[in-house]
Amino acid sequence: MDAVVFAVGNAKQAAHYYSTAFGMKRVAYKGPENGSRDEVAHVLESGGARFVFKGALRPEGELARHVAAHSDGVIDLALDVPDVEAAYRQALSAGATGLLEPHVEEDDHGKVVMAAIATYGETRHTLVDRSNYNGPYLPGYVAADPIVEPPAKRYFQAIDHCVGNVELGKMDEWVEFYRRVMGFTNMAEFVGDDIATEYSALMSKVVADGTRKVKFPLNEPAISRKKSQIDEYLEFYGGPGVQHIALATNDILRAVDVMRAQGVEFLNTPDSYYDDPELRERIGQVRVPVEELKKRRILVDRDEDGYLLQIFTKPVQDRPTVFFELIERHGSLGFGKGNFKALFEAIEREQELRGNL
Ligand code: TYF
Ligand code: FE
Repeated sequence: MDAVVFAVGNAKQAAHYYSTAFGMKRVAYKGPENGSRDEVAHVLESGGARFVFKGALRPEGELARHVAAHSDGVIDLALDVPDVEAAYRQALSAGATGLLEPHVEEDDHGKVVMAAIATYGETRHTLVDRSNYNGPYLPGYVAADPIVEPPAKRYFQAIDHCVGNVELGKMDEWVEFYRRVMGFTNMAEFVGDDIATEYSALMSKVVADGTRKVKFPLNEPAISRKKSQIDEYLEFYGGPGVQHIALATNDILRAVDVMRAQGVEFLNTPDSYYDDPELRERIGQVRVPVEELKKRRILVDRDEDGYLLQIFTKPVQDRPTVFFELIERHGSLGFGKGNFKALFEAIEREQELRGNL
């Protein structure tokens, strides 16, 4: 993943929130002070995870329209590719919609090759080759000081996966898109009809690149008794888009403690999840006592390869749309299948409080 790019109503305040609450470090900026007359952008990093927050300076233009339509959201899951030209041609010949032809941008720090293709909703994948570039982000950006002193130890160090919500009946088309256009393959973990009708109200499949560094789960609503959390998203976002970004951490206990102390809200998991005797049987030996997980409402799951710890934030903007996940993996390559029931019930409790169930 090269970057996750957000279009937001107020990039200055978003950059502040992700600096203080997520412990990210601002590294680059563009704005009217350095020749960007229509938009501002703040670039923040935490280890290998890079977020870009873009805001419109004027009422007209694409960014302002996007924010008016969707509120804050993800406009670009940018991917690092070795050969932009080849990747773009392959994508278009496999039926992708081109949004930006391959081209070179340069400044004193070198050259970047970029192109872009469309994916679900109004989301895009910019394809980037920055192997001949050593600037702080891209041409047009200048290095910028951190907004606050970054924490001595970062809270997370990479983007683990990025999840998209698509319309009813479209999940398989988008799985096929990633297979055909990007050469991605299906990962085993998915939520099928059986789970969907029982309690989840959604169906989900995961596609990943050959290295498994890039993982894109795709959700669609399922027809069930209740209104799907995916329908709630689609209604409030105004169409398909990025639902959650999972951040890989190597100390989820500390990450949750510091983020919570900074006001980040996490989903609540009932005591019964931890008190269930089958939990200890299911998870076996993990690195911390279950009591420590219970205190923080962290979920745990084990599969044949190992285990993982995970927790989900509530939506991070006014609308019930984008949220984050923290994930600490110990061998497991999964997504927490054993937690789906508890997780979807927690999401539905929030949905109910909002009057959307
Ligand atoms: O990425 C995943 O698959 C897990 C589980 O609406 C999940 O984080 C799946 C769907 C959803 C929320 C979480
Ligand atoms: Fe996830």
